Amino acid sequence: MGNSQSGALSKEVLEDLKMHTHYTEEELCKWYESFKKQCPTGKITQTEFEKIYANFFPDSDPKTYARHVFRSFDTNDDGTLDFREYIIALHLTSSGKTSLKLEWAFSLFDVDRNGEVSKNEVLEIVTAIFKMIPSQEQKNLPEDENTPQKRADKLWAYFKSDDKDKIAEGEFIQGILKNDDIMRLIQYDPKKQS
Ligand SMILES: [Ca+2]
Ligand SMILES: [Ca+2]
Repeated sequence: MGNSQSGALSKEVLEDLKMHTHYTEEELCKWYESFKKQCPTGKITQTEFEKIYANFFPDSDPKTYARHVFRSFDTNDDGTLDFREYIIALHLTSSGKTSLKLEWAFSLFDVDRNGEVSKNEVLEIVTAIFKMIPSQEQKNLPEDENTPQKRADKLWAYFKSDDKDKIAEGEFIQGILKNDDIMRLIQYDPKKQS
């Protein structure tokens, strides 16, 4: 019985995705079709994922960032992204809702998944983001943002208004929502082609 479903999207995954995203059954089934076409095994490996990023960022080194993004999407930690994880990723990152994006950003920064972000984790992710900035563009960055360490220090100084050495999820999301400068530092938007 179970085997007859191997080619199609299982009812269970479908219901789960309908509940956790705003996508319709029709959309999900259509994406599943193209997902299976692109990815006959039904799973995206880390190497494949890194290649996708490399195509988007030909002038810089997105490999480390891609590795962290992959980790944040691979919620069952099996080293691959299945259709469910892929759709949840799409939902989190393409949603117009900033709070949803920031929830995801928190999971990206929380490298060891212990529910808090430490100073080392900030530096690790900021370094990965920095590597995605083409070197020509790096030269034009403001003085206090032109190295990963300076960017991490700036972020950390913003959050660390008390003695704690960890940032909790709520604090992270609320803090970034209130400050566009900080919002800019936790991501890299390539310049739009003109
Ligand atoms: Ca997985
Ligand atoms: Ca952590």
